[in-house]
Amino acid sequence: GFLLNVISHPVFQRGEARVSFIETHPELFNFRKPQDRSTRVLNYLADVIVNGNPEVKKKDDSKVFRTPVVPNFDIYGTYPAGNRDRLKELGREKFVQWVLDQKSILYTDTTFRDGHQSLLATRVRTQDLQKVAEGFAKNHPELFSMEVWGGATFDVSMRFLYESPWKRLAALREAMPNMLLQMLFRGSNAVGYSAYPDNLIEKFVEQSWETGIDVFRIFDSLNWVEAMKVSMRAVRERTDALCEAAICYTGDLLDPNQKKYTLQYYLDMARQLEDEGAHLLAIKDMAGLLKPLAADVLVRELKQVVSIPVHLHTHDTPGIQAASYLKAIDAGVDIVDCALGALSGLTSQPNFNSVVAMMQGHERECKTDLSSLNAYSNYWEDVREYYYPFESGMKAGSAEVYENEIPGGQYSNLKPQAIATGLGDKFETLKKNYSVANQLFGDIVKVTPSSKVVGDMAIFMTANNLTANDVLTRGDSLSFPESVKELMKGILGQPVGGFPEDIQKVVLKGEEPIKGRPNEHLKPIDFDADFKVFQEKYPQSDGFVDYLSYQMYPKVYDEYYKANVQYGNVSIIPTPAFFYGLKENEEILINIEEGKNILVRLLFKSEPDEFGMRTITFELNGQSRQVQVRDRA
Ligand code: BTN
Ligand code: 3PY
Ligand code: ZN
Repeated sequence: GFLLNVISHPVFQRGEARVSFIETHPELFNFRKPQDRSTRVLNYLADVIVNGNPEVKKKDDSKVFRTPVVPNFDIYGTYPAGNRDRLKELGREKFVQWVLDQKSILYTDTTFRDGHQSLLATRVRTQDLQKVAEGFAKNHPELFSMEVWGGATFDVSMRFLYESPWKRLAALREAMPNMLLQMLFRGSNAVGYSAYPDNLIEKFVEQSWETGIDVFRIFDSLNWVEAMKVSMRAVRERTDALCEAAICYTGDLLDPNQKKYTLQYYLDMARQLEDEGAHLLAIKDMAGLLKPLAADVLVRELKQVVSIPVHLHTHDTPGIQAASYLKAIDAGVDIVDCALGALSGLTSQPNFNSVVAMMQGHERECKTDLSSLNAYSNYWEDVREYYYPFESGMKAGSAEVYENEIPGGQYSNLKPQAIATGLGDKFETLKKNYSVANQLFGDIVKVTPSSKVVGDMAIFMTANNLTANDVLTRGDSLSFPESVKELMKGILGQPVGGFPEDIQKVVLKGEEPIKGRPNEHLKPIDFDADFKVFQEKYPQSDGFVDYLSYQMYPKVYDEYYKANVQYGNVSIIPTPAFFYGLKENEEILINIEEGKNILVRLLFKSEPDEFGMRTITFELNGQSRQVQVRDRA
């Protein structure tokens, strides 16, 4: 096996193998002969049956799942024209004008991205999206767009689901050819947590567009316009997609004590973004802090100072964000973000179905088939059950968010993070410290990745029983989290007014912060050479798209790749089996490739033998098949 692998390796064949060749090419150690798809699927299932899915911490064996019902649609019918057709027909400038001319409110459906990111720790799998994608596109072409990609979905799909984010996007593109597909893009952080070279940002934008993105919502986690320019320009100059630039909303603009995040601050930023060539302006209210009366003022004033459409995004964490939508709609907002009922509310977006009902009889009502939306919500209600281990446990909205300002996407993550770091019973303190940490940093915008740094600092302070004063006076003897050092160093860019000098000094311990854009300090990537190296290391990759995934998340990609080599494409396994395996005699149908299904039944699992190996006996299309798995318990 091994020698054969060596001599058949492309690097060896080209005579380029060096001493480090063996160490740097772990694939040489794959001696097993290539296995067919069904065998690899059985290997995966056998492992989950014996050892469980590592992501499922508490399995409930009494759980019985309902079968989600996909609402009817015309399988053979053509797709009704949607806004993607309109964009293609009119071009970007005229399309934007069309949006402005619409009297009725337009909707973006976030169910496929932010909805599950904010309620189910981003765990929804491609197949559960794909099942309703075609029907939804055929039944709801009136929507402005579908948010389907970006944000945390990119790394979570590889990290925890062993799925390719690019294949997901391509599949949704195919299923929804008439709809605008939208993504969330973290400016100079792309879909990651730190700064990347400018030419990587540009390539990423280009590839995302080629794979299917029509609308790029771009933000910077410190509202630093300078950091948004490269990606905004890339969208404008390298694609035909729409560039939607976001102002992140924080604080309370109606608070008379608000000195930093004032109405004027937002208006100035909006003007700058329009000057930079944004086709659309987003108000990104990631924590749900935009109260109804503030929404009225903000939207009204923005509509005065910019001439591009305004798109409002919020999270319903405090429970009153539908009221903000109504106020914003009355004030002239063009588009609002909603999630289908069953994946809405709490830390997710306001309830799409109910917002549609709220708008009945309003002069800006957008005709939308509510009973159809309800059928889709019912689908998601049943699918949501599959993901029960990833529920946050939050049961009601909370006005506490006005104090801690924790973004929706992070809120549901912070509790498990607290438990994992042994702070489960100090969650109240942790939430308080989140706001103390924010003040220490000078009251910054908190959204990925800056929100993660504030969270890390809050955990650090809680774990070590530190007050703000302790941090500032005893900081010399404290070793701060790496992310906090990076923030103070300027790796995530500059907040308005800079960071307070006292905390910066204490954290950096004499080191100088960088000036200017962090990306400027990064060497541009030599794509030709670097991609070749990647292909040699990962011969079974999907090519350039995977190379981009690797550039964003090298370690995550490496593990994703190994899982794919071992188990093949696990995204085809039905979700309950993927997370919980099979019960004895349970039978599932797996669509292994276009037009080819296999029927898998679990017959029995043996006790471990003297080497700790169990034998799992399946029935595959009626034939008995056995798989050996090590019991790691
Ligand atoms: C957000 O912060 O709004 C987006 C959610 C992304 C959460 C990830 S999960 C691991 C890491 N820890 C955090 O506190 N945030 C990120
Ligand atoms: C993300 O960047 O993932 C977000 O959803 C920020 O709100
Ligand atoms: Zn959001």
